[in-house]
Amino acid sequence: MNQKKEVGEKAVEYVKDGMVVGLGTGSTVFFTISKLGELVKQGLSIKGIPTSIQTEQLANQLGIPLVSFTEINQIDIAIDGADEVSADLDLIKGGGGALLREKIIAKAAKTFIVVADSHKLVNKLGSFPLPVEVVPFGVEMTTKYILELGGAPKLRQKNGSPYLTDNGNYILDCHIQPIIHPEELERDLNMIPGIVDNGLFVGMADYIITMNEDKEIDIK
Ligand code: ABF
Repeated sequence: MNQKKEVGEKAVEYVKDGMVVGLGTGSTVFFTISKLGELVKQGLSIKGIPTSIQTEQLANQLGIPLVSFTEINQIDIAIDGADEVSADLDLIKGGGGALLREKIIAKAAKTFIVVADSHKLVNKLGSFPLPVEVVPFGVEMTTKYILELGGAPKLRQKNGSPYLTDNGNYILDCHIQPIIHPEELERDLNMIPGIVDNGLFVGMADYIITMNEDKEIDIK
């Protein structure tokens, strides 16, 4: 059984005709978007707003009509994956590098649904290194300030060069384990000049669609 497919496709049940849908990024929400593409072909009328260039390309291939924030000012529902989900339903996101657009879209959505296989469930966040999006200018100083906060930042690389986000920024993957006070950490990190945003999504998820030990769909 493919857990990502099961939970990803389950989320489609929350999407109704006429909705503006935030389309997440990653290998779980891929199944949500693919299913939505099938339903659009069968007549479902939705408009998608993508969290990354990768998702924009996927939606275009599938024929899902897209909108941007110049045309709308609210999103009915956003569906996205996560790298970790805590017992309090807080999240670490950004393993795929799209955390900034993901957070803007999740915040603008009336309902934010997370699709996550059971391996993503943890008691406390922090085993997965926290992605932090930073502007390239002064990254050395930004790194130093994160070290002072107790994190161990590592500049994400791709093909021997710094990884660039869709927004032209860098990602620092920060080992901060365990994260006891995610709300404080999210705020403290975002006070550092040079940090654009970080992958902590605290109190944002309305529903988590996952699987239990018996491999049944579990909605939290
Ligand atoms: C996105 O997809 C990211 O925030 C996260 O990094 C990733 C989730 O992983 P997966 O590819 O397993 O769905 O939502």
